[in-house]
This record gives sequence, C-alpha cells and structure tokens, in this order.
Amino acid sequence: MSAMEQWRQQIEEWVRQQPIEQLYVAVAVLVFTLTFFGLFRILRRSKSKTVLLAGLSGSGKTVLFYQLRDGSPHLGAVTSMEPNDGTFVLHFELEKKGKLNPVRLVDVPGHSQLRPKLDEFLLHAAGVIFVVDSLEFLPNCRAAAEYLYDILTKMTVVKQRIPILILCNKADKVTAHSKEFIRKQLEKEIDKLRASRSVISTADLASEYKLGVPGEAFNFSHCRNMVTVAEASGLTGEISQVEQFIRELVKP
Ligand SMILES: Nc1nc2c(ncn2[C@@H]2O[C@H](COP(=O)(O)OP(=O)(O)OP(=O)(O)O)[C@@H](O)[C@H]2O)c(=O)[nH]1
Ligand SMILES: [Mg+2]
Repeated sequence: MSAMEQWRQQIEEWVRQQPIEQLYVAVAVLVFTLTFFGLFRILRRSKSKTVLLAGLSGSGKTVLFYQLRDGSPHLGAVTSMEPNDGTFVLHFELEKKGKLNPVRLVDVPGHSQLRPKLDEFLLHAAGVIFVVDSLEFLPNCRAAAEYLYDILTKMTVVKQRIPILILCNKADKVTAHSKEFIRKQLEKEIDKLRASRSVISTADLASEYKLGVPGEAFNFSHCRNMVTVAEASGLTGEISQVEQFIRELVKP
C-alpha cells in the first residue's frame, strides 16, 4: 500500500469518527467563507468607478475636474476647501454612441489639513491621478515627493495595487518641465525620503509599506502597483492621456 493510500485511509477513518452534524457545519462554513471572499473581491474590483485627483495645492486638480466633467476649465478657481465629488459621464464621451458609463471623480484639495480625506476615498479607489505643476516644479519638488511618498507607502495602495498616474500638468507653457525630468527628480527625492524615513520611529513603519528595492536607487518600476507618467494641460483641455487612464480603469 502506498503512503498516499495509507494517508487517505487515515483521513477517511477520522472523518467517519466525527459526528455527522459537525461535518455538515464545517463544510457549510467553508463554502460560505469562500463564496463571501470570492464575491467580495469580484465586487470590489468591478464596482469601483472612483478615480481620485490628488496633488499639491495649485497643481490644477480643480481645473482638471471641470475640464473632465464639462469640457471647460471654469477659470477663477480658488484654493479648494472641500473635495469636489461627482459621478458623471466624461465630457468627451457624451457624443459617443452606445452605452454611457459614468465615472466617480473626486478632487481632494492639496491643503495639508484636508489631505487626510484622501484615506477614506482611497478605500474605494480604482486609481489615483497625482497632479504635479510642471511650471513651478522645482521649488515644490520636495513637497510633491513627500505627498507622493505618503500615497505610495499606504497599505491600501500597495495591497489593492491601485494604479497611479503622475500627471505633469500645465504643459501648455513652454517653460514647463518635461515628464522625464519630473519623473527623475521625484525618484531622486523619494530615494532620499526612503533613507531618512527608515530611521524614524519603528512604530510608524508597521502601517507603512517599505518602498523600493533595498540597496538600489529608487525607481517607480519597483512599486508593486503600476506607476505611469503623463503630460497634460487642464487649462487648454489637452487631457487625452488622463481620459485614457480613467477609461482603462473604469471600463464601460
Ligand atoms: N498654465 C496653466 N495653468 C493652469 C493649468 N491648470 C491649472 N492652472 C492654474 O493653476 C492654478 C491652480 O489651479 P487649481 O485647479 O485651482 O489647483 P488645485 O490643484 O485645485 O489647488 P487646491 O484646490 O488648492 O488643491 C489656477 O490659477 C489655474 O488657472 C494648466 O494646465 N496650465
Ligand atoms: Mg482645487
């Protein structure tokens, strides 16, 4: 008799010794748990229609929000004190024939006191558009990198592999920095942050994901979630890469 068969017999023997009710209950619990988790995963993935706009104050999130919703920038925007939260069919798709598929877009203000709101929205997010001001990039590079670092190390982002689009906005101006330049600078800054933050308290680290590959300079390709870089201008409506990013996440 092979070891395998012996093993099977032992299991059969053991099962026969158990009271039948207990077996039924065990099977029922197992089936219920598997169904529950299976459904939960499917629902969470397929239901999320929420895309977040995050980034420093003044990067152009609110202008982008209006451009995506209405096809116009609604100039005269001031620093937002509340998130703009709307579910709508993207403006450029309104003329399309066939099924219209609404998206929920949330513009989370960049003011540091309002940023914690991002956490609640992240729980249901299909993706994040991290808006960067390509004109005033250098003076804000450190602050932008810190905000991005905070997002990239959040457990929700890592575990749910929430895709992030780093959007180099205000590309309409000739003095705007290129997306390659911005990507490299952000990688350098995040690399520095990685070194400095790992020496701070270990209590914080429990809820944070360690970014990158130890011993290697940080690169966005090291992230478990997808991180891509694109250029846009919310002001002039050159936002095709943003629309594409949203459409890939929230499929019709
Ligand atoms: N040149 C240019 N300016 C832009 C563009 N997008 C936004 N701006 C300007 O940048 C400024 C800030 O834009 P907002 O959309 O209010 O910035 P925000 O990211 O919502 O800022 P907070 O609400 O404070 O977080 C405004 O004066 C806009 O006119 C762009 O694509 N090109
Ligand atoms: Mg705003």
